[in-house]
Amino acid sequence: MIRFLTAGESHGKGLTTIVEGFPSNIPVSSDYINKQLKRRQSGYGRGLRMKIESDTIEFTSGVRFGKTFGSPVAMYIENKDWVNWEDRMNYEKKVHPTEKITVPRPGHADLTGISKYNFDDIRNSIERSSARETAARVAACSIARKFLEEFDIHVGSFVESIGGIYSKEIQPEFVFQNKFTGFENAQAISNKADERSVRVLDSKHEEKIIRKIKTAKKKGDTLGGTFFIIVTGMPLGLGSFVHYDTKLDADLAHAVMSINAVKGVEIGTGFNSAEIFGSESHDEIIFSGETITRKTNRAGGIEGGISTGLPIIIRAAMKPIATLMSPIETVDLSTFKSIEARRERSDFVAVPACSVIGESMAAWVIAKFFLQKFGGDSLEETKDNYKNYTKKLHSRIKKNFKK
Ligand code: EPS
Repeated sequence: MIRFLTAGESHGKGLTTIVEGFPSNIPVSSDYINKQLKRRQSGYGRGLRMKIESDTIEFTSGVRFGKTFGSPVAMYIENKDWVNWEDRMNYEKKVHPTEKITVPRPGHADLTGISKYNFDDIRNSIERSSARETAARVAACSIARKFLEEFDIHVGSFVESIGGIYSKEIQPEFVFQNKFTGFENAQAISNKADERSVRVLDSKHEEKIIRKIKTAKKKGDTLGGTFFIIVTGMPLGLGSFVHYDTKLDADLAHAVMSINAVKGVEIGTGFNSAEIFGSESHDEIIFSGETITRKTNRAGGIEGGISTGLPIIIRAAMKPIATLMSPIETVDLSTFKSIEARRERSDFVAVPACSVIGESMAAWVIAKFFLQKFGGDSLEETKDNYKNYTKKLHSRIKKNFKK
């Protein structure tokens, strides 16, 4: 069973993560993880904080000469901004009189946080609820991503829309009909998206979105959007229908929904499948080559909570960032009078970053289910288990159903 924890505040000294349960001998490097962290920091529409930080990890446990031990892997990411916050975020005591934040931003964790934890300063809510924590997640999940690559399983993503601007070129058929023409795997799709500043797949679309973001910035407003996460190279048989908590789709939805500001997750055609006939919704089964497969992939690679072997397709919606430079109405908790919400340094759009975090969380879940089924103590043992299963899969079906 793999698990990870993260620790750290947005303006504390840094972020820590501990990753546990992976087999030994997985090749890992800080370069590989830092590349993922850089992708998370990118995207047109991010705020000034990303100009301060250049997120990189330092291993402090679990790795020797570039390979995992099988023991907990610990990583640390420094917050470069800490030097500007040492007083306000001092771990021991108040160094100077510090401004108390009393004006909650609608849509943020400000009000729910202070109410639940009995804080007298909204800063205490802001710090841990900040999406800064997702840097530690991306670091942790990079171990999962690297592990999956050993089995030719790749996780990628692209942004579908920002502020309601969709592409004319890239229609949903691209994913649901499995028309990944020109792309070798999900990684190649991601590489293409990484070439564009908002992680979309065509340049006209990018231009339109940038125009919309510029309008939002001018108005002091923010935007959300939608993105696809795709996993290719999937084996058939991850997950199960036996219990609510063994279903692969349920766990993926949970993981993606757990990302800050994500408000919707679909697997396959999701909400659209509620509007069409069954005959238009399901994927016809065919015999092709030596295997049984599907004509289309509207199910998003999962049937009955079990992976079908086709690519996993997840679509998610991120709401606009809650901090507005032209703020909406709220209540000052020190006066109980109506007031404009507090302005904080923030991003205008973080959908491209969110798509990278989505990839990371999906990689984590797939690795978790993969290890539940094939896990050994070393990478080599896990590879043997995997080979043994996949080699015999179709011959078993043939044998079992032979008349
Ligand atoms: C973020 C760091 C934060 C924000 C953003 C994401 O830095 P700061 O609050 O110092 O500007 O840029 O966080 C939010 C949008 C949020 O609501 O918390 C990061 O590292 O991703």
